[in-house]
Amino acid sequence: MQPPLGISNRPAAVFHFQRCYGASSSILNSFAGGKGSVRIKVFYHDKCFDGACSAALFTRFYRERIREHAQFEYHGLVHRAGALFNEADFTGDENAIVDFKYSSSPRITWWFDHHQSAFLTPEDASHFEQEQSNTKFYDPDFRSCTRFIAVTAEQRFGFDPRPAAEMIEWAEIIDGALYDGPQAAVEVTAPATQLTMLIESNQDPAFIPGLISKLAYQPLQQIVDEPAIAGRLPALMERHRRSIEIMRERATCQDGTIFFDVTDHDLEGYNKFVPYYLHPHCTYSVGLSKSSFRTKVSVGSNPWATASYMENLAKICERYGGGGHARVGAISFPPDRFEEARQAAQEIVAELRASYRAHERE
Ligand SMILES: [Mn+2]
Repeated sequence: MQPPLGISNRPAAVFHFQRCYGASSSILNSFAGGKGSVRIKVFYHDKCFDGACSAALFTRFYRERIREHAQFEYHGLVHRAGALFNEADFTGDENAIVDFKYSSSPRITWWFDHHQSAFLTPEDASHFEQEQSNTKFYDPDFRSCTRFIAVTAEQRFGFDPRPAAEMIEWAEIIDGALYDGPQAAVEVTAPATQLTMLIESNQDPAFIPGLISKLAYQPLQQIVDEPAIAGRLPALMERHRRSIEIMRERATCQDGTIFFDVTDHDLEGYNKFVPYYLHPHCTYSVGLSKSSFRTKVSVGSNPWATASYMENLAKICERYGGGGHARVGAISFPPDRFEEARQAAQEIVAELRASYRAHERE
């Protein structure tokens, strides 16, 4: 039998910022009374499978353990140069951020993230550390934010994540790059990898919110088989195959580090494992790509590399105003500051190649 709001007494070993959770009944109190009129706005990491799954699982958890009758609205957030949040968008009765950076806005009532670069400023980090709400959670040791939400909601709020197990498992595989090899990551045959391709290359603002409403409730194969979704796949597969050929021409590997510049092509949302599929023995990859709103420097590492030493890529990206995880990060520059982006990419390539040479010699 679960307690009403599942306030568990289990040790909070996984939470780096442990607090007293005994006050969680205030959540129930603050939501007591009223039905149907509460609007929950969920801000999620846009164009990201884990971001969409996080929003979906948060929704299911909220409906089952916090408030059954609530209206959900979804708003994607992307890393860009300049302000990431627009305070005026936080219009829900509750506003949740999942799989994305922390906001100290008092209008944000829920937060779940697992990115190493979760705080824009030291002030944001200390704001979070002093946070007393018991509805904001951070743990960079989780591979996916979806699983982080599953575990936290189960331990803290008595949520049962098992009906969404397939989605949670795939969020782990995709965000944690747990494929068997680059071939498996690039072939795009499993429904979750097809959904990832759809999500990462999406330009239709209504598409991901529509998907989020299904993700935590239906088998992934059933979602992919819907005509409105299945119909989008052939053109995307063709684009994916073309992107592999462009990358094959552009990507060069030297001293364990791949570099490619595809800013003259529309490749926003390319499969980030293609560089390692083409150069399986390389450790790092640095790519330059362009879209309407940013020039992006992507800094990644080969999940199947056997190198004994790896640079922390989030730390490198943070030096240039970007961030991410230890094994994969990125920096976004405004579209008109392409030269700066190129300069940063070249410096990072040089740094990673030097590091690789230094550690290979040992
Ligand atoms: Mn994530």
